[in-house]
Amino acid sequence: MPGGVSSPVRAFKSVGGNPFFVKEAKGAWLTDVDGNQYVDYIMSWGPLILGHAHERVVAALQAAVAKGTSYGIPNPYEVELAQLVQQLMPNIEMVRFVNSGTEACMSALRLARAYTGRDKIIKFAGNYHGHADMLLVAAGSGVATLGLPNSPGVPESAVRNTLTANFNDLDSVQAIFEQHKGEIAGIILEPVAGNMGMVPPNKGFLEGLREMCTQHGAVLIFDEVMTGFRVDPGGAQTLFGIQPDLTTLGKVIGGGLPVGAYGGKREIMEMVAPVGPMYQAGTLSGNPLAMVAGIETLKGVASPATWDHMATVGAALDEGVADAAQAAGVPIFQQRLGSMSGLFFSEQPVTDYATAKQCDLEAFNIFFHAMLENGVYIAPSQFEAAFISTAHGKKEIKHTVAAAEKAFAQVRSA
Ligand code: KE4
Repeated sequence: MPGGVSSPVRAFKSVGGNPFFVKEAKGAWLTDVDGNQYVDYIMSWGPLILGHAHERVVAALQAAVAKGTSYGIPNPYEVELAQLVQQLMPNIEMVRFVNSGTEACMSALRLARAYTGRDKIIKFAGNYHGHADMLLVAAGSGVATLGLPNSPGVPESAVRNTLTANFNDLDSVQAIFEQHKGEIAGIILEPVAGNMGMVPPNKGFLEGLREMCTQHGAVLIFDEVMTGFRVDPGGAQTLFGIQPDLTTLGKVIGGGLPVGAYGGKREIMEMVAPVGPMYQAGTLSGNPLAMVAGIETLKGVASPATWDHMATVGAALDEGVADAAQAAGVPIFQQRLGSMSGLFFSEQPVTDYATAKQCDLEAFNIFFHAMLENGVYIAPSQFEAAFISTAHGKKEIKHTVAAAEKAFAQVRSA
């Protein structure tokens, strides 16, 4: 297994050292194969908003697995999950389930191209939408420059039509539309960036993108694989009141099982086979186990008590961490939206990829390892977000703040 991992970010490359191997998990806690325990703020990179092995999710899976693990046939579970998605994100008139966020984003971009008959797409430096070839493009040196691959194995032809703009910079998007009039099929973005650390949209940014897409007949795609049901029960589109044409989903809608989805305006979605000519398919799409895990998880998302809990726990956690940093004299920049948060080792606000990259990565790495030594697992990269769940409570906050006091002291004395 390359690097001993099934996904690169797990290998601790940017923070150094080797990852632990997990034996089991319950609620907010992980236990590694040596018996060490950690409070988990990654929660499998977002999906486990109800915590690990939630009793309702486990019970639903146990009941479903006895009736078969995969059908490859339409089943009521798919319909129920689709209805729950639509209940929480009414802007999604039709939805197609796939098996990962990558598949969801790849398919949504193919659909934007099919619907408009245009080839070019716009993404933002620092946004990540999975590993499909067309999205593995180097952050544009000049905003309107044609895409260049940022990974071996991606042919220049695959990214030539991918243009890169700057997050929270409407002028950089306008420049591309002016340079490529009538050629832009769509814009894809994380409406709250989570892959450069957490960076919310500036006031007016999402509105500006909505107007530009409407004006130029381009498809606006919100990649809510991470923000969906995390920043708000209805995702960023509900929190900020902006209606994208298409939305991509993943993570939370599978409750820890492999799921992705794309959906949105009926007029666009009816381009998708077998109704329309745009082809997209998947053997395990809509499989009963992923569907029931998603159903139980979204039922938890739909409960107002969940969001009261996130507000209470989130505020107490952030206050404790801020006090610990201040006591140690370590400058940090923290932000929170619902159950998702960001912590930067930066004296200035972080508003885009350029300012995110100016963070003190050395301080972050010391902090990461000190937290791990004190039983707290945060993402092994400054450019990730943190997640709480309904299983995080007073005990976890107390444990985390105590660890943070020690960790900030180590950063200070380094
Ligand atoms: P997956 O193909 O990994 O299910 O989803 C890709 C994806 C799409 N869009 C957004 C906004 C995402 O954050 C992701 C995946 N997120 C990363 C962590 N930032 C997953 C962790 C990993 O790559 O191992």
